[in-house]
Amino acid sequence: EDGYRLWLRYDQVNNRVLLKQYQKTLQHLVIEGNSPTLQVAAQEAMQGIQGLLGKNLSHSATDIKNNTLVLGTAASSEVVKSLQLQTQLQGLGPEGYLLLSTKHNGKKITVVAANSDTGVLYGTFHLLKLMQMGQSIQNLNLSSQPKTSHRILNHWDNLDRTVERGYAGFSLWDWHKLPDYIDQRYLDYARANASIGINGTVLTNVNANSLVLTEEYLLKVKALADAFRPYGIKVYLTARFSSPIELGKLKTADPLNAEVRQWWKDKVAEIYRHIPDFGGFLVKANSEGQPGPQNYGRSHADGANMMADALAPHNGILMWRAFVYDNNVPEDRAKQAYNEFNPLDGKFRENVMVQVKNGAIDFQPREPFHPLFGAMPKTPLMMEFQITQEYLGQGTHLVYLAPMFKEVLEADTYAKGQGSTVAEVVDGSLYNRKFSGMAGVSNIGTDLNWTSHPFAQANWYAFGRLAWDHALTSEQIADEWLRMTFSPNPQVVSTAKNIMLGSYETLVNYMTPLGLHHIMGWDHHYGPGPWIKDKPRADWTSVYYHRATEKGIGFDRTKTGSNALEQYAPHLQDLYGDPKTCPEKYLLWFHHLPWDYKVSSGRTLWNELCYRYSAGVDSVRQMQEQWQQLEGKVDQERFKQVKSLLAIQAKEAKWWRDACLLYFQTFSKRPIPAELEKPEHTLEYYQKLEFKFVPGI
Ligand code: BDP
Repeated sequence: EDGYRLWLRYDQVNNRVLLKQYQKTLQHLVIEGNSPTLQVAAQEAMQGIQGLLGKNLSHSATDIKNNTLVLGTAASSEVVKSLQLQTQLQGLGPEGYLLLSTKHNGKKITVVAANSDTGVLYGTFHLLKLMQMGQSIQNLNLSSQPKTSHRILNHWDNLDRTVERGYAGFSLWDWHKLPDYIDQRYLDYARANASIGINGTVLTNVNANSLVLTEEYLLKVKALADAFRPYGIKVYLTARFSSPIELGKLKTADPLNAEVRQWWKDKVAEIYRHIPDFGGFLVKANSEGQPGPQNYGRSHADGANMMADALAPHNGILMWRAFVYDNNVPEDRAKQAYNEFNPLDGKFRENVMVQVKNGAIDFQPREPFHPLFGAMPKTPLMMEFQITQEYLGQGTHLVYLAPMFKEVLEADTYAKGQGSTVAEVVDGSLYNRKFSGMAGVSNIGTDLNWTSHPFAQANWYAFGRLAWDHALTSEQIADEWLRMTFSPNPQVVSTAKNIMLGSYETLVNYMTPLGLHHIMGWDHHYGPGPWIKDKPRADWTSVYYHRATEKGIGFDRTKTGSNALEQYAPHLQDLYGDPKTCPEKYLLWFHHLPWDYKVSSGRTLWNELCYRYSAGVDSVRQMQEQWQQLEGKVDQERFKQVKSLLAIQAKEAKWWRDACLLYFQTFSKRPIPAELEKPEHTLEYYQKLEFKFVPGI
């Protein structure tokens, strides 16, 4: 067992009663219409049913017998049309679907109906999922449709196949062999994404290379777009702002310059000649050294609108990232994106979405939601989550990210009074936006199991599921994923679910408890580095963020400090502004507090830090014990793999705890409570550890 099949294993159903029910209900397949997408749906149904039920379906274009599965749209299928489903389908939008047990001319049938072929494909995956999960498929009457319109993976893949912050091998895109050679893996990738409703992929790194916009590469991109199209997946590219200079030999990339504007129009038209349904561009500009409109004294809106104007005639969209910080190190980097973007609300073209990271700093293990959510009512804001675990244990730590994604999505911005959640900003419902979206920085690579850690597959899965429906609970998603990926065995599901659901809080405890952030190792971002200082920029150091002194620790973001808090709604300013009411998970994010400050447990802040770090380590040990109980209940290959990785995680949790406590102790000058385990080495030992060849930089 190598994990390659992800959650689409389709092993035969064990439960005999259910197997009988399924076999009886699904005996024939009728699919009218032969678009590439419907062919993919039919193929999936056949393959899935063959695996799950151990039998082949008889397949016909029209002949309805008892126990037939019908897949189609009202446009392509006479049967679907005759069922008078218009009213039900109407509310489901272009990608929604309906699963129905019904009758046609007296014959019992199961129908997957939708308004588009892609909707039919999504519904087919849903039907198969019901069986993978051991649910009844009799008396079906259910529907589903996505809450966000753009559900997009962001690959930080370079053209030389290295992946920035990628920990699962090299890039899937084999540019050298493209366009002539289509790796089966491209299709398996597209299929996996379609199964969770992902409908777009940005192929290239946000730190962009303009080479991908040359004719030679566009032909390769076209080959990928052609491969993905049947699965409902559109291709997007990152566009380097200075491309008119690099490729067009112009003297400037000024977005208000007529020649520059024309260059982008021509380039975009060229792309659409090759790829008529090209999705659009994602742009990182004036951030971490990337070129952008500010180089010419123009605003982010000027830059974004220029590209949006080029894309608009072709129905393309422009995703402009709000992850910006310029060369002047600010007093508080957390404020910068808001300061630059909030005044631009209402100034972007209709086909622009501003893509905002979940928090204001940078994908830290825990951050409060980004204050831009709720602060730009006239602009569609896309959520950007990081699925790849750059700051969360990379390829080796088991951390299930759905609880983190949910924590942010469910946060209340109070932008239009209580109940104005981040999720409603992102899905467009709070301000009635036409476009809405979620982007996830991909954790996929050439590793046999796609994501390196077997449980990291769950984060890809959870991202897709939440982009489709952010109301799903972390538990539901873990349950689905485990049943399909490991086993429906109740002990496996409940034990592994326990491990998954506690893993996020566990990781935060051993890395950055109580609102600490950005205290990781220099550059590679692996392991602890709270002592990092004296680097080219203060906001690339750890001391800038934790601000530990002999008096106390934490970043004062209240009125007495940077006042980043004023970027939030008044209610949150009050709540977070007082350390007594500030949720403790954000305490040191917003406050600088004395070491003897009493937290809610009754402990001093120092002792609480010691307890939290230790609790994190203890929890990883519990995760190990729980996993051990599953020996013999899951396949031996993945059992061993996860076991070895958990051993690394346990070692590294201790490393984080010991290094951070020893370092902070040089300020607090207080003992680690006697009942807690003592650090194994000296601070100097941890400070001297070097990592020369970590992946992903
Ligand atoms: C940071 C990563 C860096 C990315 C940057 C971004 O360390 O590699 O380029 O985010 O999002 O977290 O642009």
